[in-house]
Amino acid sequence: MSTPMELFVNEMRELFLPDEVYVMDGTQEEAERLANLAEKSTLDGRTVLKKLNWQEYPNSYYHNSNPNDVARTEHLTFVCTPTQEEAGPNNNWLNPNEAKDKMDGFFKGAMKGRTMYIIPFVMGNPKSKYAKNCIQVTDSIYVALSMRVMSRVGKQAIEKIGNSSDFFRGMHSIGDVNPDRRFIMHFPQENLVMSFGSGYGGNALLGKKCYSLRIGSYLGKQEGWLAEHMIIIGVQAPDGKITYFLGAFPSACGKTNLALLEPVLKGYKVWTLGDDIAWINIGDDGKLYAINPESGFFGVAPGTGMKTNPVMMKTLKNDKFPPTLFTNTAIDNSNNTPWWEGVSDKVPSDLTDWQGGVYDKNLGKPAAHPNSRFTVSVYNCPTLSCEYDNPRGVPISGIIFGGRRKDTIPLVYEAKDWNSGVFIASSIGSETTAAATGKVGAVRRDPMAMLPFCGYNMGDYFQHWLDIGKKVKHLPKIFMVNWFRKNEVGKFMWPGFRENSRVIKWMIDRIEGKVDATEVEIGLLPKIDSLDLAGLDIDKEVVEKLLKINKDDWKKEIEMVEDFYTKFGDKIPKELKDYLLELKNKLTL
Ligand code: GTP
Ligand code: SPV
Ligand code: MN
Repeated sequence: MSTPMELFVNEMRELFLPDEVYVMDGTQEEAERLANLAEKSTLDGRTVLKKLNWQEYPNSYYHNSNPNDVARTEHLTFVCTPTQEEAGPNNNWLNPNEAKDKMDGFFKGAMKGRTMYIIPFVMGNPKSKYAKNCIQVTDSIYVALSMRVMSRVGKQAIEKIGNSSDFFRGMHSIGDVNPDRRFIMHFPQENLVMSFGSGYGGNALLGKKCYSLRIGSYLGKQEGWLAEHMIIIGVQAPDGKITYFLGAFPSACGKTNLALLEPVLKGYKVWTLGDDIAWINIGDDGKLYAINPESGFFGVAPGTGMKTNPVMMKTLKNDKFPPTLFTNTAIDNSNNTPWWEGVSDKVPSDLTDWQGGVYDKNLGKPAAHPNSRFTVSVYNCPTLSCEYDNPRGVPISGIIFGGRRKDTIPLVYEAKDWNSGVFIASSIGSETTAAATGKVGAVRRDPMAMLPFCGYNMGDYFQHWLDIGKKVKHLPKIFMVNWFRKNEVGKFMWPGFRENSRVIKWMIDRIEGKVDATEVEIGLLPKIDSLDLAGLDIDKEVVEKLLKINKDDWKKEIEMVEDFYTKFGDKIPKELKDYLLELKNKLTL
């Protein structure tokens, strides 16, 4: 008798008709072998991997994607539930049978002449009761190698699955990389994702956004936990005490930078546990505990440099866990290193741009794609927390939400309680970024930074957040931040990056009850004197502006939230609607 796993693999073989089938074992020897093979292979008309300078960046390779395949494609991403209401207005929806018929059409024989890689993997430490077992198939070596970095690939997954049918099934083919034949379909009820036509991160590494967030959020609702687009950090204060935070920011709005922060404040240290995804459970002691289901960082390259993020630069130069991949950056031909805007002040004279052409800086375009990325193991990170592999996760004392806003939202404020924190998170607005295709810089509502990732109706998701609040005995404090406020001439008013540690210090002081705050309509603001600004060259008036609540801006903000809520009809919980009304009244007084 075949096991469900064997049946799945056979089904995949019969559907995709690959020339060869290869089951990954996750070993280093295998990674080296596949990387060597990728150097000699072409897919979509281009060489899959090119070796970079290993003296500068050990174990590193370069990958160029098709220029039409450089970001997540939200308009081609669907949640296929029996009814449209389950998916909600936050998702594109298709009836599951219709979606499967469509995908079958693309999948049939798609791997002829190619190898099918079977990737058994575990999201989370296999020893954790919160970990989940998965299998993805793909015809892209780049995807297979990326999965090795981003998740725990290997025999342990096969052993854990055994005879069980309880595992995530991910079906992926890069196809012919044609945006007209590109879809990412989720079937939450069947623990299944089908993806065709893209090799890009969030579209193709199915353990990441597809499983750990869209399917994960659905499972979390059923099983009483949360799957969130959040970093996990432990912040050590000068007295040695470590306070654990979660942080949710929309795509390309600062998660990775905060997760690997080197504080400017003396005596403070940030320990990294995760930079993109957190699975949050209620512990026996009534606290929230978080694990990072991933084992790698798929980070935005532009803006990463020794000044902004020295810890990431060190991570990229570490050699503990190969390979490290650079995708769609430029290449400095003088020494065969990856290059992107922000990694050095000077633009090298002999650059190949992200599309493989000779770079001409006079054209005013960036050399690296704005969403060019690196893929690197967490085990290369010098600030990786010793709790990273703790099967239980870490106990959370604070949750930070944020968005990218040039106005309206102050540098930081605190929610008065859990429910008002859920309201604040549900109403986050943020300017769109290059992490997804489409217009950049348009403000859209992105509740909990989960708009593109919540696998079910967002109204029900808000209710789930409120319900979790009722079950947790020791609730974390909730904060909202905005590193991106701009002045009249369009310059960032707050220096950001390593200076953000000043804001985190205030949060710790609030959690420990060491400082008072000022109550305003939207929540609790820091008193200027309780922000540690020692050694920072910033005018007091600028800090005052950063913390200012402009009532006219806020009235507009409330209207945008009302519009957003309206889309969800009765699904928006009464608590949130009441809070919105109360806030509106306060602001119009
Ligand atoms: P995803 O991987 O897409 O989920 O993104 P992320 O949230 O991890 O964003 P990341 O930390 O990679 O930052 C995205 C961009 O924002 C980069 O270009 C950073 O340089 C920039 N950035 C991050 N933190 C700050 C900050 O504090 N201030 C300013 N001005 N820019 C920042
Ligand atoms: C994001 O877009 O939020 C990312 C990159 O972290 S991706 O993995 O493509 O989703
Ligand atoms: Mn992300």
